Amino acid sequence: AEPGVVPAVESTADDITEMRIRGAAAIADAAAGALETQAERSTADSPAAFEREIHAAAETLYETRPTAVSLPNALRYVLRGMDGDTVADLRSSTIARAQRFQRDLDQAQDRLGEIGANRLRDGDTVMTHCHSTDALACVEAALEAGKELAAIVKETRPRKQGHITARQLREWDVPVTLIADNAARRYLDRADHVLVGADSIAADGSVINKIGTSGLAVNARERGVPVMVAAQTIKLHPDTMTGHTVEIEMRSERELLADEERAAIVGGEATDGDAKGDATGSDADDPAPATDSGLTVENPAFDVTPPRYVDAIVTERGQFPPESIVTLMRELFGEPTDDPWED
Ligand code: RUB
Repeated sequence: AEPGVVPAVESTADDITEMRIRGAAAIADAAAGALETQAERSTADSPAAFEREIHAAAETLYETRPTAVSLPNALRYVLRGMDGDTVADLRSSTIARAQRFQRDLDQAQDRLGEIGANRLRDGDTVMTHCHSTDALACVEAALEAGKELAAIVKETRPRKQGHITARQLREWDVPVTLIADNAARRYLDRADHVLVGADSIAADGSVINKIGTSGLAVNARERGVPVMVAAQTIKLHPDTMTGHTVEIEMRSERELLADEERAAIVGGEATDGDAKGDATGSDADDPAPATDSGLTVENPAFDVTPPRYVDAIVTERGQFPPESIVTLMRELFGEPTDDPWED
């Protein structure tokens, strides 16, 4: 734990890392809320100490997951609003700024939903991947406008976020067909739209979203089904304007393969063969997967969909063909600057 960082910030960071809080918008909202809590509870006795602590809190939050740019965008936004010569002023300006961020985030999602709903006609079927609150906002607004929709919901292995999407859609009384990811191409015949969210949008219009999005988009193009990406401008990745690439998070092999399953593939009992200097022989819960078994498991959480497979990026500022998103990025972010918690 960093000195001065309040426990509530550490626990929010842990919730994000462990995916109890997940999805790019929810992560940004939680991060802003955590900075607000840091400002409220800080016991710093000087403005410099207060700022050091806020920067340390931002760094703790920043280091949780690497792909959703809404996280650093949220941190930057809140820190830019921290202003004053006394601890009291710094505290109140940070709190106000964090609250404003959270309000704007909600409003942007509502506005995006209204814009995205225009693409959905009465009687349409959408195919979804993962769970995106921005994508669902489009469905919600279309329902509120009196349109009837149906959904084909991809399970989204390995963590099955499709179940969260299915639950939300059923709450809204939308008929849901849940399918295995592998069935997506077969069911595209029945879909009028592929509707997904994004964790980051790059300057060239590439969409970084849950692993499997790019394959879905390629199949959708082949089947003539338009691909619609719902992404608030907080998902635009400013560093990509200067050629920076977006880091794709790699998650634990245990999301794919339990210890017994690994043992069944490579032989041996659970992780026995790799126990180091353990004479007891009872190490069934040895946390370290075998490294010299010849079996490597890779589990990327996200992939990159090239702009040519995306028909529209829907934001709260309007809808854009992916190739023109860079204009909006320049307008919103200007020249990229260094992060305040990195010095
Ligand atoms: C979530 C995911 C979502 C985006 C957009 O991945 O890929 O499509 O984050 O979500 P994970 P939202 O479950 O690994 O966090 O529109 O809610 O921001």
